[in-house]
Amino acid sequence: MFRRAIVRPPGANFADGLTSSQLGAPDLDLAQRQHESYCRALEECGLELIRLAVDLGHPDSTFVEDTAILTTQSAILARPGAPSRREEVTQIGDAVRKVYKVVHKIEPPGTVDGGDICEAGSHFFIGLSQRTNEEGARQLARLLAADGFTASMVDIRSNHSILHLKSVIAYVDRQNLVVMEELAGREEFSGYNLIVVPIGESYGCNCVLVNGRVLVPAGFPQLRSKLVESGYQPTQLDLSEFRKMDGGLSCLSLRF
Ligand code: CIR
Repeated sequence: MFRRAIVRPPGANFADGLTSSQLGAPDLDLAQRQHESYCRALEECGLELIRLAVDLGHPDSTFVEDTAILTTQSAILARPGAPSRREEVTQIGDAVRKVYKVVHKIEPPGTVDGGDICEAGSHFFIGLSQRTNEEGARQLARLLAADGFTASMVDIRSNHSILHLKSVIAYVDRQNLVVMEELAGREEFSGYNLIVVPIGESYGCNCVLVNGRVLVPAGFPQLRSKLVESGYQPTQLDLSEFRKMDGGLSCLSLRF
């Protein structure tokens, strides 16, 4: 059960952030409206929002999920793999310390992006990616183990089109794992009920379960049908402008 979430709207220089999508420049006005709809959807799931002010110093700072890992036991401040995003953690740290007594952090030379960390009950999948390195993953696994959680690594470095692990998997409770077709055969995921997302709909993999409701990007009908078949009632959200900046649905909030 989540009670709260940290969010931060996109700022005027949102288009200056990192991206490899080649989908064109985002429309700021539309991005702000999509962000507001996203916030409303979280509130409808019962979450109280901690709304941080726009941070013009960091164009990617709307993607708050990359800056921390929040568990039931403690907060772990990330150390983003992209140097341009590292300082985002300072401000998130201030917000996180107001709500968590125990706050750890990933130390150099470790790097971890929150988008690579997929919580699945008491287990955490840690993606080794373009952003999260082995040292960061080891530090995180140790911190999680001290809190009684297990962790395993999922190496996605050979696929350069995948930014973060959670770009391609989502845990939606009841041992159900939404997974991009290309990764469905990985032995790391044996033992889970896989909801396989067909090629062409993989952006939809980045969905989140919030207090019984699955929020899913709009425009992925096959995934939507599979979620319905699995007993979920997906709420679809238009995220076209965030996709242009390589951002997914989960990365727009830190839920705890
Ligand atoms: C970046 O490249 O860091 C941002 N433009 C997008 C980050 C998206 N984060 C995520 O999917 N967890």
